[in-house]
Parts: sequence; structure tokens; C-alpha cells
Amino acid sequence: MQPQGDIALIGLAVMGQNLILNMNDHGFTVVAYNRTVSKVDDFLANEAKGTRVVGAHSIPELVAALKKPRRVMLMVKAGAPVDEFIDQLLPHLEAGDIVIDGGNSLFTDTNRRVASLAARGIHFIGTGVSGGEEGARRGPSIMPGGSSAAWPHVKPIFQGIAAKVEGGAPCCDWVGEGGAGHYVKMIHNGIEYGDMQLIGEAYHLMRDALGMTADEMHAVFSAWNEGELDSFLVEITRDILKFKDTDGQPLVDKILDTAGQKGTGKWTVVNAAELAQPVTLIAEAVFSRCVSAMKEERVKAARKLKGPRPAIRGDRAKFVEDIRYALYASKIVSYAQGYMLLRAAAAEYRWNLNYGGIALMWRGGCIIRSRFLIRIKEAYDGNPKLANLLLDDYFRGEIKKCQKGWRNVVSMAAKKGIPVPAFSTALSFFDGYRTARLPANLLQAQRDYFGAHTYERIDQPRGQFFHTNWTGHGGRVSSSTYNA
Ligand code: NBP
Repeated sequence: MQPQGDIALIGLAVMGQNLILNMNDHGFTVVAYNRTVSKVDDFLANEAKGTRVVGAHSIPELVAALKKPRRVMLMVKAGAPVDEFIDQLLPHLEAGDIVIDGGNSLFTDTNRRVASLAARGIHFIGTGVSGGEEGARRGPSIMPGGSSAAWPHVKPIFQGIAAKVEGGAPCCDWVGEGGAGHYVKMIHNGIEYGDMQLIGEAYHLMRDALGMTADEMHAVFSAWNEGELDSFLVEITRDILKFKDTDGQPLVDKILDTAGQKGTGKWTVVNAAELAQPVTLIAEAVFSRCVSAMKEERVKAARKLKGPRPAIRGDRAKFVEDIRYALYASKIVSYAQGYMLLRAAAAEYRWNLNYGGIALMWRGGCIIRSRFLIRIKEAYDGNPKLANLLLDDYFRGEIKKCQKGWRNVVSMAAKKGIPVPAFSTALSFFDGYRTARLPANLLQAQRDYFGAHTYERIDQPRGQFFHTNWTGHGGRVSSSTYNA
């Protein structure tokens, strides 16, 4: 009998199982396999019962069940498990076959895997998959990159199962060579950290400065979700605030305030530093999770370090509206920073990224999906060379509307001692970006004073470097001029 399998999927945890069922719904025959093989039969007997999913109990059995070119997708823990499965698969694959890694792998690992498998004639795709359990089952956002020759063989499956938006457009398209797909997923996750931190700061101000109850905040988030902040994360925040524990009290109030993280936010910040891009909001979001994790230390510090009382008097409804402005403006800055990093990465790694297309891929199916992303798509479709989202006419106008309220929130939070690191870094970045003359002249003077690092002058052409003997007893030799 001819092999029937359209694609194999290895890794029967939450993402793998749901992707398999989604592929099955779209008419594809999936071969399922897992390191702990007992989970294959368990899956076939339960979730996959009555479907056309085929179980495999070994790698040779999996490979034998696949049509050619063979397509094998890994949905396993990122890191060594991906390399271990590749090593197990390779002896059974032939030139033209395709291996896909759908986990949250570091893009540099994907670069390496694309190159090493290409040397053996095997195509490798590294793809971001976002949307969690529900997305995987009903339509995720899928961000594939790697060996472009493999894309036509994978496209019908991926675009078939992906979320659809605006007239049926799939939230999946080819991102680029090497690790480009995983890179875009990494930026997605970084932006997700930022969005969550911003919502958290809005919640903190409403709870501690205005003394609002969970039900009152639920009403605010419900209203916000009807406007330009309409998004998955605002929607689930609305629902979380409404959710009651068994005793009728809001469950959110009983959850310990220490945030976890799995690394993709940190990777974004490390890469931003490597590429000298000021992605300050995601950095604050990552570090805010670190501060939250210092729970015992914070509890002790709270007894010793006194500040102002957080309560704000005055027009509450107006302050809630100002918080909405702060959230919206900061979100625009965060996406502007994320896109700055994408542009720098495209130049550094020689990827031809479609910025509007990326916004469309994030438009549905994923955690950062929102109405707002269509505006980003329009901005880049209108001007693919747009230097910064903040310079787009639409976003310039939106920031203008928000500015007064945004500044009021940041200054009020400072006066009342409520931390708003993401709101304030967004505002500081905005002010820095729009400042023609920063104080870095003094900084350059300091560098030249203590280390003979040289400086450029405003009355001389760029690229000419000067050194001054500031103390009268320094030498004539200056340091080399370069940027690390
Ligand atoms: P997990 O990240 O929990 O991974 C579970 C799978 O990895 C199981 O099949 C497990 O096999 C296998 N595995 C592990 Br753990 N260690 C292994 C090893 N040393 N060698 C071989 N296999 C190993 O599952 P998930 O949450 O479904 O995520 C799968 C991938 O998708 C991850 O890379 C994750 O980062 C990514 N992702 C997750 C989400 C989400 O919302 N959960 C969203 C988007 C992307 P076993 O059954 O034998 O232990």
C-alpha cells in the first residue's frame, strides 16, 4: 500500500496534539509520534479517536508512513531535544525531504540547522507558532522561515490551518531565509511581554491609585476592548477580572504577584543590545518580571522604604481615561521599537522582511492579535521604507491625542510612588527620539577627558574626530574610534 501520511508531527504535548487535530480537520493525514511512545496510543484512543490520524511507534515506522517529499514537524521542547530528533531522523530521510521545527527555538539555532541540513540535501524550516492551545486547535499565527525551496510543499498545510482575517487572509506567510521565522516569533513574544506589562501597569494604577474593585476594572477593560485597544490580551484581562474563586471573591486577588518567564523576552532584549536598538519597553517588561520574582525581598523592603500614599483624589473617570491614553501611546511606542529591531535585523542578517505582512500574520491567531495591527500593516503597505512607525501620519495623530493624558499618568504615578516602568520608558523614548540635541555632547566630552576616546564637533563635518588635552597634562595620543 502507498504511504498515506501528508505530514508527521513529533511531540504530543498541548501544542502538538492540537495542531494535529487542526490539520486533520483540514483534510490532511497526520502521522503522530512522541518520545514517550505510550502517549501515541493514549492520544489515538482519546483526543484523536475517530479521526484519520495515524500513530507511529518508532522513527522508521513514522518515515515509512509518509508520502514524498516527506514532511516531519517537531513540536517539542526547544534546545537539545530538537537536535536529538534531527539526529534520529536523518538516517531515514532522503534528499528533498523537509524537517520543520515549530517550537520556540532560538533563531541562531535555526540558522545553524538550516545550513547543516542543507549540506545533506534536506530542507529545514524553523517556524514560529503562536496562539497557545486554542490557537493551535482553531487557527494559530504561523511564521515560517528557512529553506525557501520547501515552502511550496508546506504552504497548503500551514495556510490551511492558520487563523484567517480580513476576507480570509491567512495569518501565515513565508518570512525569509535561515532563522527569520523564529526571529519574528521572538519579536512577537517580546512585544507580548510589553503589552502584558502595560496592561499590568494600567491595572496597578486603577487598583492602588483609584482603589477600584475587580468588577469596576472589568467594566473599564470591557469598554476599552470596544475601541482602538481591542485585542486578545485586553479581552482576557476583562474576563480574568470578572472570574470569581469558589468563595465568590475575584480569583485574581489571590494569585501570588511573582511572574515567570521562559526566555523569549530575554532573547529579544539581548538581541536588541547586540544590534544597538533601544527596545526599552520590552527590556522594562522583562526586568519588571525579575523585580516581581523578588517577592520576599520586596515584602521586607516594603516595611523599611517609605514613600507617598498611592491614593489619588479628583476626577476618577478622567484619570481612567488618561490611563487609557497612556496605555495606547505606550503600546504604539512599543511596536515602533519592535519594528526598529526588525529593520535592524533585516539589515544585519540580510533578510527581506515584509513589515506589513508580519503585522498581518500577527493580526489573528496569536497572543498579540489586535485591531491596532491593521493600522501597522496600512502604514508599511503605504510606505515599506518607513523609518519609524512614530513618523507615520496616522500614529503621529494618535500620539498627539494621547500625549496630555499619558504625561499626566506618568507624572502622577511618580508623585504617588506607583511603579510604571513601561509607561515611563515609552514616554522617555518618545521624548528622546523627538529631541534634536541630547546631552550626549557632555558624555562625549567625559569619554574624551578620561579615555581619549575622541569626539565629533558640530562646526565640523561628520566623521572627523578630535581629541582635547583637557587637563593640560594628558598625552597627545588618542584612543581608536569605533563603536562596539
Ligand atoms: P512542551 O514544551 O512541554 O514539550 C513537550 C514535548 O517535548 C513532549 O513531546 C516531550 O516528550 C518532548 N520532550 C521534552 Br519536554 N524533553 C525532551 C527531550 N529531552 N527529548 C525529546 N523530547 C522531549 O510542549 P508544548 O507546550 O506543547 O510546546 C511545544 C513547543 O512549542 C515548545 O518549543 C514550546 O516552546 C512551543 N510553544 C508552546 C506554546 C504554548 O502555549 N504551550 C505556544 C507556542 C509555542 P515526552 O512526552 O516524552 O516528555
